[in-house]
Amino acid sequence: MAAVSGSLAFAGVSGAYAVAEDPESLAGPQVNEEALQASLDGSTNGFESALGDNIATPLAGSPLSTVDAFITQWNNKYIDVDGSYGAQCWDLWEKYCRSVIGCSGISTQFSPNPGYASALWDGYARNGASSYFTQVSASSTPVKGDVAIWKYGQHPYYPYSHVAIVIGDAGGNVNVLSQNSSPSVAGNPYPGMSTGPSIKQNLTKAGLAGYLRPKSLPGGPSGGRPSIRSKADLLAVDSAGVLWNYPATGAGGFGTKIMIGGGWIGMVSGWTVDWTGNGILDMVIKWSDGTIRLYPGGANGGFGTYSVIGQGWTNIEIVPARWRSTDTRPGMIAKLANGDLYYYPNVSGAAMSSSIKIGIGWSGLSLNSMNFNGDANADIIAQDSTGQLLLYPGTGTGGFSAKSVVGHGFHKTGLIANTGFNGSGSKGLLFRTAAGLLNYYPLSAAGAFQNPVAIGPGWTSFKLFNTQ
Ligand SMILES: [Ca+2]
Ligand SMILES: [Ca+2]
Repeated sequence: MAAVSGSLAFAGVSGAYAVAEDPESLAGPQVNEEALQASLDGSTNGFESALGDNIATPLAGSPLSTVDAFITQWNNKYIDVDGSYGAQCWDLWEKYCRSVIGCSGISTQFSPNPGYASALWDGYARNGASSYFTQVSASSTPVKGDVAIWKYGQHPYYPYSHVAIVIGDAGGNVNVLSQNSSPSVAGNPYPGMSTGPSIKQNLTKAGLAGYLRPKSLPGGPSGGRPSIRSKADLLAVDSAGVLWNYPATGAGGFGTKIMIGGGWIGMVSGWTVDWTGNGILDMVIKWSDGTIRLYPGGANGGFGTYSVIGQGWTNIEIVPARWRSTDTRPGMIAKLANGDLYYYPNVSGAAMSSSIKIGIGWSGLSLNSMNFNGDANADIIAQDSTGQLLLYPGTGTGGFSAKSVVGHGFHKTGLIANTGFNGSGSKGLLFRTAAGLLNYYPLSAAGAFQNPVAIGPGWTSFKLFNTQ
């Protein structure tokens, strides 16, 4: 197994010094912060507006409840979130948003019936619900976790519209957890204001406006698709500890952000990778307690219960990568505090196998991995303290061939090796500057930089996945 020293390899490549003395000759991007900033001034690109358009408030705090746990917790109970008008159908909805979806305050102040549950549906395009839910037609089959909404004035049972949480389909009815839609019971704390507590019941589909289907559910299944659909999706934890996915469009942009969940303050380093090997992207997370946790992606959205696949990794930098061409799954490249570099194969799709030492002298380098140069093998790319970007090509057998300097201006704040941002087969680097600007540097198949593109400002406080 060839071992490579980061520092020795640097000194041994004569071209590196020539490049360093003549920045204009660099193959890499010439980062001109002034020009970049100028190009962004006045920009109203979609990404920036996507950051500010949500009227609904994302919630931080504890990890979210599953739908099942929520139903168990609130069945046969009265819920009054806002302390007014007793326990109404809206209170159950709001509680569901806060406990399961991770948002709060989706507005009902939209025409034609502001203040009623039907406005959650009628105002969908403007009330922030589109960040969290997809509208599904009333003729579709509802699934557990959907939110059923009845129209205003359309049905004698719910003349002022209605909202309830779907448990399952029941033919002409829908089985729901529903509040204020059954007879009052003894001990009703809101006599005269509301009737029955949240109960499981079948309600007719007559008068349905449709269903709001969560885009992501903790432990879910819902939505019929994985929560992370592309390696180019940008996952980011905001300063409140809420984890968001900005789904890649495949055409050089991102769609409306989708919440994955709250309670992610303790994440140190997060990676999207198909660790389990089933074709669905998972999350591999280094946590502040030094554990590495695997959150397996669900085929229909959400993530399974995490498992701990490593302990004692506090001072170890991690980069998941399929480092050897014979590996069937990506393993873990690990940089120790002393600069030693190891590779932990992942044979089982769960815990890691015994490590293999693959290098020394990597202190001071910040690592990432991708197939940069377009041969069949994963490579390591590294940022040094001067902002140089270094390519250490992998041989596919666990070693490296000679390194080279491929860029400068990449001072460490966030460098994401990205595939698929500009469509299938595309690759490049997403780079966040110290000022919080996110830029994309496309790469040719052979690893030559193309003209960078500004994606948008405002990323300073985010913890970005797939970077150190
Ligand atoms: Ca997987
Ligand atoms: Ca390669």
